[in-house]
Amino acid sequence: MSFPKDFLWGGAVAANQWEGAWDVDGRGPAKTDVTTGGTVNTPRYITYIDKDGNPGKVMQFGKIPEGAKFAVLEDYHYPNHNAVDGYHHYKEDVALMAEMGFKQFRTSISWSRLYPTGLEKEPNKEGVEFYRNLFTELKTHGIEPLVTLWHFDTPLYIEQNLGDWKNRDTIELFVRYVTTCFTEFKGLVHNWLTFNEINNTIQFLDMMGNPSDKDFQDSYQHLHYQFVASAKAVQIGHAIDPTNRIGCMICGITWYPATCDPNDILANRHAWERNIFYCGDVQCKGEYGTYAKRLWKEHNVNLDITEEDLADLKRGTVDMYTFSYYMSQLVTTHEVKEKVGGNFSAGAKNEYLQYSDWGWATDATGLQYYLETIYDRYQIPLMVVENGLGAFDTVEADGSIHDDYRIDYYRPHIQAMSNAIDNGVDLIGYTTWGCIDVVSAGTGEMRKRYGFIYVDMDDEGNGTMARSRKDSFFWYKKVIESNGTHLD
Ligand code: P53
Repeated sequence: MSFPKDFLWGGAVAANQWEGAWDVDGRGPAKTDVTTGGTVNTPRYITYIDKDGNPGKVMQFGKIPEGAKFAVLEDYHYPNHNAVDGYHHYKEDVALMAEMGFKQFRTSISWSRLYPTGLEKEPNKEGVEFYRNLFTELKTHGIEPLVTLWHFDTPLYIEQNLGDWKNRDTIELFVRYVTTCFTEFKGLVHNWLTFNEINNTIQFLDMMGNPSDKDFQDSYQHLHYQFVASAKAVQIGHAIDPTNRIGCMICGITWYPATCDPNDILANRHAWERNIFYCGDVQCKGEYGTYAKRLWKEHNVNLDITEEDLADLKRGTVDMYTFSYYMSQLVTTHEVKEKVGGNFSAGAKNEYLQYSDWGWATDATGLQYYLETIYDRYQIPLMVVENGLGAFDTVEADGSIHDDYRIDYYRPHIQAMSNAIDNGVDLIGYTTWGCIDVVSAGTGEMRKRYGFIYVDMDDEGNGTMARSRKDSFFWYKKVIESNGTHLD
């Protein structure tokens, strides 16, 4: 069968969802540290103190009022503070991954662990030390690190005082931070991703309900600065070590028209342009797509783009295209009877698909469709760097966890990758999301679990943090051992 012999099997987490230790060894806070826990029906909140000294909260991804300051408040639970304490359990976690036969482990570097406010001239030594130890531990076990430089966690100081990515000055601070990463971890890390799910900023506009032209302006500007920052990071990474392979990371959703009404077909094409190609084209081809002008014009967007920016975008194209894939979505111009959401997208319900307890559609064929579409467009190596099922797990009296539903999710997705490879797609790696249970990004829950490795920890932060193997652990081990041929 199809998988190349050096295929990079593995799993993925992100610093803020795995490490915890939010204020340990000099780390500064990030926005995830002022974000409360939520559920599938209740949002996560960002907490603050307003200009008159009163505590308050806004929905995750919302804006805090003028003059307010982000704050950790009593009476709220902030699940990312301790997460699953990967910071202190990394040796044990890496050993379990090695037992499954991982070839690759994806995690992110927490910017505020290296630069607590983002403004320091020199990095925090203890932060550098932690990542050096982690990457060395992985190497010792024959596991390649795949490192995301930004996973939604700009230092809170930058967010509060500079306006995050709405400010061009953030680019230079990011450049300082990534230069440290490429320099300090040279030889230990060869595979890098710049911005996690960079297109979330566009998807988020759709989720806002009624975005104003100002919202569009802000979002597209924010993205432009991230594109420039990403392109600079690629150039710096290559200059420091020419063997570095640096990728973009897109939230991959396969969009389908809900009907064969030509208006739906056209709307679907536009959904691909706006949600998927807009970012991929800039990062892989080094220039905005032909449709970008239309998107800007629709909302009177006027971007601050310099000649130097355009030259940077051209010079800083990525070496590989990586993406997360959880589901597909339907687009329609007709009235929608039953709406479904998930992973920053919403659309009509697809009667051919099954939905998870969190309302995410399972669609393995959509993964094959995505792989073939994207490879044909860019013809550079691809990696699926997130894929998986968030589900409730039950621990039996003897400690075992029978998560056959998770295996049933993975099997057809691995088959879909294999089909795409047979059809000529250059797919080089696969890291399942949350290979060890972590805090959910969308809901802040622990009970929305993705792992092969279970962590004894609940939504309120109670638990021993003990790790154990689910049935899927043994299954995935066989998948890797057989290089994707043993899927039963
Ligand atoms: P969860 C929400 C917010 C940010 C990123 O998602 C997201 C999502 C998904 O709703 O997408 C990615 O934990 C992300 C991961 C995240 C994963 O999807 O809400 O890159 O950080 O954990 C799964 O189930």
